[in-house]
Amino acid sequence: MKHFTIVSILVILLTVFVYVLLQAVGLLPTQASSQAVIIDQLFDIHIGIISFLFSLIVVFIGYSFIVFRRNKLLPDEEGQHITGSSKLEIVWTLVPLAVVIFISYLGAISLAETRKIDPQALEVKVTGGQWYWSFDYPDYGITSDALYLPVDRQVKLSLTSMDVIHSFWVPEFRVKQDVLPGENLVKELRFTPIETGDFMVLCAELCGGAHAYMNSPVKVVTEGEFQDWVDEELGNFPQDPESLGERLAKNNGCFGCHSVDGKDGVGPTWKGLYGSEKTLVSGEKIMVDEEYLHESIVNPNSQIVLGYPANVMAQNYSELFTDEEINNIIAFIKSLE
Ligand code: HEC
Ligand SMILES: [Cu+2]
Repeated sequence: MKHFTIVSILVILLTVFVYVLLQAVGLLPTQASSQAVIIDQLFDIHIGIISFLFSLIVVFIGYSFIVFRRNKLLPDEEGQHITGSSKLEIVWTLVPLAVVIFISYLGAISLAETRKIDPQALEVKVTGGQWYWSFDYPDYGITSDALYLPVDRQVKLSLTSMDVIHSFWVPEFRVKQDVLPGENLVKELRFTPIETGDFMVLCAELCGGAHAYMNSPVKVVTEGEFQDWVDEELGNFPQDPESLGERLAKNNGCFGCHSVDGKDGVGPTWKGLYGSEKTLVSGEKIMVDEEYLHESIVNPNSQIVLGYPANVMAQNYSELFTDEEINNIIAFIKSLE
């Protein structure tokens, strides 16, 4: 009995110590959504349970090592033989069962809480592709490569993929949703940002070569700043073909593979592209003119640049863009000397 009292006290002390230590280390990023607060309560309970189980095992083993080690002063006799204990078995079945049921109850409550629907939610359509995110605001007619969100207002994301499975994840918001290709597999995700600041959407599903770089900025701003951003997006930008082309390229993920500063990427840089001479995989040498650029966008596999992979660029840009839009993109590429 003496041993059990000492061990119990040690287990309690170590549990408190480990728990406080883990809290002090700060395992989780800031809580930037109301869902994060709820989810972190679950994390908190789990960290408590983990601290207790860790202490239970470590203290029993450590105590036995030290106190019950083979000792010359004690007679060298065999210990007591024990074969089963129904009482103990019932206890160690029922207690964990109760704990697991209790945790699933908490889980169900929290899940319902994090999925609460606010009819006033801001709608954003999210498209994931190899390797970019694109955000559409149907209420405003805006497409953006950064996710702008007003603080303290629920956002309802409808997520879809252009190609393979991606996963939308902002660690500070805690919620995560797989993004699937296919029109009838659009997924929904709701959360309410509660803190202004800059965050980052990550792709949490291994989706190919540049998966690790599939990040886009998330900017949580005040309602007023959000309105300013909307106004600017809707009109206050230059309307000449080059600027329009740059916006199209930026908003449709071209910059995920093509740089405009000469750096090599998944695809060739656009800097100095127009008027240059290119060698194709076929061995043919061509001069880059408007016709070539047009063909490279609407029918990329018709002429593959030497040293770069085929079948990487989407094949449906001719459906996605109007002729005028393609001409604007070409005007932008031409301007990059
Ligand atoms: C997933 C990566 C990727 C994306 C996104 C992408 N491209 Fe490409 N692009 C490539 C690769 C790889 C090549 C080289 C192979 C080829 O010629 O098809 C290429 C080639 C090109 C070329 C010919 C370049 C040269 O040096 O001859 C043009 C023009 C072009 N892309 C335009 C675009 C436009 C416009 C967009 C956006 C609407 C876009 N690309 C999006 C990967 C991409
Ligand atoms: Cu991805």
